[in-house]
Amino acid sequence: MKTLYLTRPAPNPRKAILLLAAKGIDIDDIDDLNVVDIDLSKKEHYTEEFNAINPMNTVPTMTLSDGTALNDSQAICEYLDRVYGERSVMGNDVVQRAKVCAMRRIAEFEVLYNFMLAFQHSSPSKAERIDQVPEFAEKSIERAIKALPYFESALEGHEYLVNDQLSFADIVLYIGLDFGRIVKFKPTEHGDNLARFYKAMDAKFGEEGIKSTIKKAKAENNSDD
Ligand SMILES: N[C@@H](CCC(=O)N[C@@H](CS)C(=O)NCC(=O)O)C(=O)O
Repeated sequence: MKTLYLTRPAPNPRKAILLLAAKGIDIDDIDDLNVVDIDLSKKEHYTEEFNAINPMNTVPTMTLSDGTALNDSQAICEYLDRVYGERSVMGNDVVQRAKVCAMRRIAEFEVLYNFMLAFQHSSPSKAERIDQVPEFAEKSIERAIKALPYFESALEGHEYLVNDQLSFADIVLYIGLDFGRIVKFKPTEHGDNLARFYKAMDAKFGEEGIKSTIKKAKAENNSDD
């Protein structure tokens, strides 16, 4: 049995949930995968048991049946993408894969990561873990916003970032924009294309739409058989 430890609303674990949803898979419905919810506010990621699996004390974390521990969201998503479902959301050929990788990294390091830094340096809930520099929060939000014109132009005339096909790059950009709301960023006020993208992704992967997205993707996969 494999085990995936996650905190559902947190951005890095959310990558795994949405990646599987895009492939028509409900994370709670995988026969050989046990999902364990970790409550960060109760410091469940600092228990002795969790620390032994991931000394970095972060989620998501995954253990495989041979005891291998994966303690990074990208590694876990690569694993899940290859092991479950048909179409890869990381890209189906070498060029598409490289393009998805480039877009995903920019979305992650320029958008999501900067909003995470802004949150970590401003939220009282992170004061114990982070040596907070409050001024850094505003600078991090500014840096995330500075990257947005790049995505605004990539989305001109396109529904998705790469090859007009939903990919992991879209998922990470959406999670980044959505997480920004926690530091009062408004995802629909930074360009028409980004606003359209955010609304469409939110309808698919927000709390209300995700179940029907899974159903639809599952039906599409079955009709390809
Ligand atoms: N590089 C790691 C970072 C994971 C990470 O920072 N996760 C956050 C939740 S999104 C976490 O576990 N935070 C623990 C804490 O804030 O105490 C990954 O992508 O998996």
